[in-house]
Amino acid sequence: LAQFDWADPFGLRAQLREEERMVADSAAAYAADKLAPRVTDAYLNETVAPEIFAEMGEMGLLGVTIPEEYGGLGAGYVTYGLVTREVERIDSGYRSMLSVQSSLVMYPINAYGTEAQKAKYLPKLATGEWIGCFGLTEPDAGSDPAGMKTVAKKVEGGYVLTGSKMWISNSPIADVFVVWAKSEAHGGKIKGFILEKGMKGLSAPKIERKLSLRASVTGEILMDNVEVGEDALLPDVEGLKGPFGCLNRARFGIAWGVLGAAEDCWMRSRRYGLERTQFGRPLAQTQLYQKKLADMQTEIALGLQATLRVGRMMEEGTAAPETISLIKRNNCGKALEIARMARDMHGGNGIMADYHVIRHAQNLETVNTYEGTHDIHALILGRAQTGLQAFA
Ligand code: TGC
Ligand code: FAD
Repeated sequence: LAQFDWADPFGLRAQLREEERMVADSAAAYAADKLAPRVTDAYLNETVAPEIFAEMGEMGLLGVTIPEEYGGLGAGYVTYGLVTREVERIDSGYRSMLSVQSSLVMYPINAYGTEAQKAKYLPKLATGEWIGCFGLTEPDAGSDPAGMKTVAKKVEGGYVLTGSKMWISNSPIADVFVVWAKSEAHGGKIKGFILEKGMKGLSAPKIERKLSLRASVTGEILMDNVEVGEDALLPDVEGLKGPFGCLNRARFGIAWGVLGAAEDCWMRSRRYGLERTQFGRPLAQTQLYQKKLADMQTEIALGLQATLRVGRMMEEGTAAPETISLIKRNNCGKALEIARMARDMHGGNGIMADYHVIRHAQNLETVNTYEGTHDIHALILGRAQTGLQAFA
């Protein structure tokens, strides 16, 4: 009879390549040794920790899919996903720091930038010496980024940018800002620009009092006539497909990442149920507790298998954006349900920082919203199967 591995029912690990397992294991060791010991204080105190970028860079975790000549790892999308899963097993905020740097800053520079832009920015972003952020969302343009008001006016030798971006991960500590604006010189089409800390008219105030994703700093980007040279323009893309090309990669990483957070909640709930006795027996010996553990196990195993499949499709170049919407939506929704269930299974202890599950649940509220809300991805999938668009 075949043996059932309850922790890995579909044998995910056996489906990975040797190099993928090695990178995943080293990311897991880094996350357990360096991130796990500081996460509770970081969350409670909203600690801003820019040094984490240098640590991740040293471990080769930034720009996993970026070519080695620019300081990346030159690996495939499954490797990237395995890294986000290990980091988010500790905290979604730490994964946010990593995925913005990799998918939303390094990716567009590599995919849409000039040789000079790649040579200037990518190696320092890969080591974590420079921190990047990605400005798409605005106060009045979230789910509908086409409604953005930020504009780039053409001037002699460059552009002048005016506008404001909202909810930007890493912005208060960023050195490099990839910002999307409507460019007058390009018929009002959306273009990407690389801005740098210290430019006149550029500021990035922190958004205070968040009750979710507190280990990752979030801010605004305010641009008051910021003048940049022609060399700040990302030349090789135009329109919303520029930022969406980046979001496809980041959403894929999130789909893996949230399953790491869900796995942490599942493992903690199992351990807790085995250790805690009520009514003369372990909680884990009750039918309801076991049903919850079975639901967690099932959703995580199915999610991981689907997400591995999408990773292979991305590596073959056959993953459509809608395929990525499907796993981003489902995995975030399921991970959030699992984290809330884990909170419940821990009883009163479940509200305490030391038991970690409420922190995951609070974080996953954000992850279910950013990079396209749960409902927006439903509308993307609904449009694909009906041919009718229900956004507006
Ligand atoms: P629509 O008409 O559908 O498309 C406009 C143009 O964009 C192209 N496109 C895509 N290209 C590549 N990949 C995708 N996923 C694409 N989706 C659309 C499309 O082909 C078209 O191109 P063209 O050449 O014909 O012009 O656009 P729409 O305005 O109707 O948009 C609809 C909608 C709702 C799908 C879209 O706007 C959407 O996805 N909204 C969600 C916004 C979002 O995800 N924002 C994320 C901000 S960044 C962030 O949250 C980072 S958090 C990271 C962290 O901290 O970890
Ligand atoms: P809204 O678009 O106003 O949506 C509010 C509600 O209305 C949601 O439930 C939504 O599903 C629903 N809704 C909207 N439109 C429709 C419709 N047509 N039909 C039905 N329901 C609809 N952005 C960046 O650019 N860069 C970042 O680094 C970044 N980091 C973030 C970090 C954090 C902590 C957070 C919270 C957000 C971040 N974001 C970032 C922004 C994020 O992508 C947006 O919050 C998200 O896209 C939703 O936009 P919104 O908040 O304006 O909500």
